[in-house]
Amino acid sequence: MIRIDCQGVSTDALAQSEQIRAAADCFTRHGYAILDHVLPEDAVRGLHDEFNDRYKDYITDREPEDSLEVGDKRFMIPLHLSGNLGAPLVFANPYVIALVREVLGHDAVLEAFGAIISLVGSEAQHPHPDGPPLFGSEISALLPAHALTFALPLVEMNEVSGTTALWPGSHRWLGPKEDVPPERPVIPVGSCVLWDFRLIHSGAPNRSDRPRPMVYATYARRWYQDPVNFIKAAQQRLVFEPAFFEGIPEDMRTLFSHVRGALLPGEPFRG
Ligand SMILES: O=C(O)CCC(=O)C(=O)O
Repeated sequence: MIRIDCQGVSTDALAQSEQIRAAADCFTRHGYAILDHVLPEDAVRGLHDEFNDRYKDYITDREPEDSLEVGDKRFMIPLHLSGNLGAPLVFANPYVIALVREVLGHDAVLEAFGAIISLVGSEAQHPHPDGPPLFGSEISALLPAHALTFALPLVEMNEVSGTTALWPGSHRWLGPKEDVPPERPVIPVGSCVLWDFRLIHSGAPNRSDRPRPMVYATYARRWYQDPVNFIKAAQQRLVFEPAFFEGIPEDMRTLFSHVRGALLPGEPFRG
């Protein structure tokens, strides 16, 4: 599989960098991009500790009100945009945002932010895209991406802990193809993977002796809202306190342009 190493790549003028161009090309053609070294390993280990501490009540085989079971022993949970888990380096990582803006346009938004946890003994997830085709599959397959998923594993994703199996090119398929085997990329700590919302993928079984959490974010064109993964009233796409918004770097504020109208002075945002 194609991988792009971001180690030592200056964050100035990233859009013009060879790495982001190659990542955008891979994403457009194959429907995924793997970016290595987007965060220091130690920082991700710190995020893992923070996750285990702040979200311990979610590391259990039951579906809390604000979460969604997305497979056997696999849950999607909201993450509050605070602490290091909610820092710009995570939800607006410079390498990731450079790629997001290349493929979704400069006004792309952060549509949802949370974690997917696959518990010990979780089974393979059913292969699926993250959203339905936009206007019927024939047209959808020809279009540029309208949304994508960013996954930052907090423990290495590999054959034992399970990875996200990907079917490269499936964002352009006109229907299911039963006999095509997936790719199963190893994603080390500090690396991330992004896939087109149309790409067929599936969380692999966790055969390790510890849960395998990943931070995820949905980035989308400003007009798009994920229509399938938020089906319960208590689920929230974005959760943050008023002070959070004031701390966002100026050039990242457009990530929240779709919710700005709903912000009430001094009130937390839950939406
Ligand atoms: O657990 C994983 O590796 C992926 C989960 C996923 O892609 C999903 O729930 O849509």
